Amino acid sequence: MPPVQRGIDRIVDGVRHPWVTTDEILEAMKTFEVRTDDIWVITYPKAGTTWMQEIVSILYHGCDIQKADEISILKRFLFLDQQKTDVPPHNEAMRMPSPRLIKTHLPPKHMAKQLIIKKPKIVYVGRNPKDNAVSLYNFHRANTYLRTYETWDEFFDAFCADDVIDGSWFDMNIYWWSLRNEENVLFIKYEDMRKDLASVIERVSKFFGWSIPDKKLQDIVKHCTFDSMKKNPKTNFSDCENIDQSLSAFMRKGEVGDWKNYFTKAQNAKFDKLYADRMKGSSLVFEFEL
Ligand code: PPS
Repeated sequence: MPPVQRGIDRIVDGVRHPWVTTDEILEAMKTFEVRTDDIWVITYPKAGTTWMQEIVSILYHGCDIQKADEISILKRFLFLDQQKTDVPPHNEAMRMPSPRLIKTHLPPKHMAKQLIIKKPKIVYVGRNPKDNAVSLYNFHRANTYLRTYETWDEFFDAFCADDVIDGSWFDMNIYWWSLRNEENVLFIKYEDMRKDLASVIERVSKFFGWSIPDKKLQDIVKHCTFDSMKKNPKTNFSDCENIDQSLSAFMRKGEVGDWKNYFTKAQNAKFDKLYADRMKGSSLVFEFEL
């Protein structure tokens, strides 16, 4: 096999971005027209975006699972960070009928400026940073748009230094936690989805003011399990040309606690100290095992 052509990332205003998140995209966020009826799913990468997108799109289609799954998850939401931009304004986004479904991992510093003023409905998903880091490390192996890391150790150091794509896990999660009581923001934890998916689906539905017909809830839960989404070609990214799943599956493990297979004792001690330090003053708490 010829060597994979890997993308080169770069630092913009102190945040590392992959080459696909171009300067034009970041520039366009200053004037990107947010609509009040937009539906946004915002996450730090690998925190459970696809899982939440599947739930939101099923609820959006009146709990019609088949209707939601007519097209790939890759096409159901506009991925703001990678869309093909001409110069701003974003033509693709402008052409989309309302309500638009939008996903993004952009950090607070580079987020669409109008988001705070227009206040569309936003579901934010946060995941404990140890599992989040392990998932992102493995995604770098599979995603040919991203650079590779020689070793987990190299990635771990970069993650601790906020020097990975989309910037600091801490900045992103603390920022969105600080907005959790805004009427238009729903903050969901990946670990809660693992513990009780049905309750999370009900919370999301209530947040949007939608309802779930009798008996549908269990169908949606079943459809959104890890095993079911891994098998489903509409959600497992098998149609994503830049992801080589022979290197690492997109639906990789879907667990809480896999970090224990990666973190050395020393890394764990270093991270616990960093975590205690950086989370000081925030009431945000994550679970690292279930
Ligand atoms: S991306 O590329 O940022 O959009 O990736 P994202 O979807 O945020 O995160 C991928 C991780 O989420 C896991 N996942 C799930 N876990 C449990 N149940 C379900 N249904 C599910 N769907 C996706 C996926 O396996 C990735 O986590 P890891 O730990 O790598 O397995």
